[in-house]
Amino acid sequence: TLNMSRLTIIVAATKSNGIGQGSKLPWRLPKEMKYFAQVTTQAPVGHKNLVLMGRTTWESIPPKFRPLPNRLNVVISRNKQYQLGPQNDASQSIILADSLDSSFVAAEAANRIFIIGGASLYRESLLLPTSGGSPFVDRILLTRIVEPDFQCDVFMPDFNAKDEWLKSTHNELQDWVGFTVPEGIQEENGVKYEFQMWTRKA
Ligand code: FOL
Repeated sequence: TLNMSRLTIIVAATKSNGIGQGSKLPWRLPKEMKYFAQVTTQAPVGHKNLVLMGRTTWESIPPKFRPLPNRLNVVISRNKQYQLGPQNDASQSIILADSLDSSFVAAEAANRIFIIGGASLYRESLLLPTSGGSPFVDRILLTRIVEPDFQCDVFMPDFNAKDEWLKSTHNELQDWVGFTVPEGIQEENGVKYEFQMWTRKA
């Protein structure tokens, strides 16, 4: 129960909730990626955050960047024989888990837990019961890609379809991540986006 309500989704998505195209990110946004790295890495001295990802997301990360350094990496695949493939030097900090549920055991030891994708893990984690003493997603760090509406073939769920989520203020976002975040619409490589935080109501 230590991990109750400690799951945070981090995602960049278009207005149509597009997150991927052809097994990769549809855009190249170095500053946005730096934000992802900073948010998911920042932890109190002597502690590490954990990044939880599905097998296809693991495969989409360039081998030289995986496992994501200075974070505990958990890759979820139903296939217990799955081979993690080429990776960098930090390869001691990966765990292969066969379900979202069994990954929560490893998660006990971590500081913050981030669900970094992809679509099926976002979907499954958003459906976790919010009562009963198990971890559930109570926060979404959404980078909303406002323009253009990139063509995508992978989508995250429309998390706020039932109006269960509340958009935080920019100050609340900065307080939670622990560093200064640019406010309002950002532009990089002709792409417009905004850093947002949403929390579950009540
Ligand atoms: N969330 C947000 N906000 N933006 C994203 O791009 C994003 N991407 C994923 C999940 N949530 C996201 C999944 N895809 C790397 C590559 C792909 C990826 C996630 C991470 C990656 O290489 N990360 C390095 C940064 C390297 C760099 O600085 O360019 C890392 O150390 O985190």
